[in-house]
Amino acid sequence: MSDALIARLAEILGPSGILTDPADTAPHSEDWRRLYRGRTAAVLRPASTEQVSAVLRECAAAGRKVVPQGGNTSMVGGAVPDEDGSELVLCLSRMNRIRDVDAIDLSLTIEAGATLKAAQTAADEAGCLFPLSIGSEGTAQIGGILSTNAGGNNTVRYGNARDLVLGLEVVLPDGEIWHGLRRLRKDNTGYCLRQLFVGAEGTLGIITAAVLKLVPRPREVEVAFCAVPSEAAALDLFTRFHRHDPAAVQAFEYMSGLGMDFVLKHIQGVTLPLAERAPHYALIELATPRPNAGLRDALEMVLEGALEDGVVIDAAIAESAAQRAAIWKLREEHSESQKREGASVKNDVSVPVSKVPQFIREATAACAALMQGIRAVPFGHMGDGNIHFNLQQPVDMDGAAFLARDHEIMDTVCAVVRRYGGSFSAEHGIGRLKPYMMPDWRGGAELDLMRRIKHAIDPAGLLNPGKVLP
Ligand code: 2HG
Ligand code: ZN
Repeated sequence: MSDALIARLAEILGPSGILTDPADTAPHSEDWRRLYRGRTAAVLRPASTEQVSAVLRECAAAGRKVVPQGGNTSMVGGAVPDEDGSELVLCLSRMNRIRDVDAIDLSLTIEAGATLKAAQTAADEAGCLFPLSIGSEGTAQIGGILSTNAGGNNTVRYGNARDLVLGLEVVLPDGEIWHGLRRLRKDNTGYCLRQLFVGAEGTLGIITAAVLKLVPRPREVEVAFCAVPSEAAALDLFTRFHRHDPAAVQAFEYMSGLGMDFVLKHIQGVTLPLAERAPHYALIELATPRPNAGLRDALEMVLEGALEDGVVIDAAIAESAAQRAAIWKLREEHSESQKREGASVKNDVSVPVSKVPQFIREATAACAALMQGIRAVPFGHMGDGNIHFNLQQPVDMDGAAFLARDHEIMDTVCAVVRRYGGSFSAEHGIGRLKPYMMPDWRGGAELDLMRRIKHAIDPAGLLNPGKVLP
């Protein structure tokens, strides 16, 4: 790293805009899962779009590679610098202003470094809802949410991040700014450029601000937590709710008995709201902006039918916002509790919704055949067909030895995914973990087109190298 470039960047950013002490840069060099520990000479912390532009201009001139970073909550190492220390990290967290909220346009203009939680709060204060919700929403930032096309708990109703963006402001690898912060519902003017940057994981440009779509705030919200006898029963329950009123199903989450055991074992202050533990669980959230919709009656009616038919073993309905939050905590602590239980290999996969039960059963059997004592912990967004088919190390196995077999485990699960026409990465993206799978899954014209797009926008390969494309 040339001192001259760092000195020039420090001049542009000012003393609070650059970190160079290894103690300060270390947290930006490692991912949440601790799969990758990189190094960087500097973490750049611009406070404005103009500063991002000036920084990228200087880095391009010097041929220096840049890794954009938001809340650094990636599950696939999407925001970490390389081990050789040559890449600079560009962290957006100082760009966290709400630029505009409009309850009539149902739009929120927000900077990339604002957390998802801040976006939700701003929407709520305007009497609206920003409907994207994920476990890491207090830390994850809008730039990362959009760059990874995050999904989460409410995709079943509102779609992914991609479906919730009207406009973008993006700094291109050469420092040019694209001012695309339009809030129009109709704008049919050539290629849809914003969708190129959504899901590109910072390999094409750096998103600095966005116009997000809001929806009316729900007037009624109901949450139920159910014990169910099988994966198939969980799907049956989803179908019952969906048939009854598809517009009211805001989330439908599946959890395995073992996953819940880990949450109850490792997370302080959680309790199961049911008399007994069960082999499988489902969490249902219904919500509607309609006045006097009678959501509670609908919830009870569907649950009673399911109880009578043996589709549900037991159920608890939240009576307050605090109880709703307590139930959601049982779901949202799955990642943290698995981290505490030891080494785990994640498979963020999707299959057609109707195939989820077979997929879970067959993938569990395939993993058991591969490794004695391996523990499958499937959970997640059943209503989207997106299951986190995570594998926990055998109790008596060394964690590093288990992780050394990660590709073998992932490939075993993905062979089942492929039989059902699914995807090897449903919502977490590709990052550094999965580029090796791209030729096999997206090879031919698809990968070729992606490479041509990358080359056209970032010919020198300066942005987020080693991510997405093999
Ligand atoms: C979730 O749904 C996240 O909680 C994380 O996507 C999933 O830890 C995981 O595998
Ligand atoms: Zn998820």
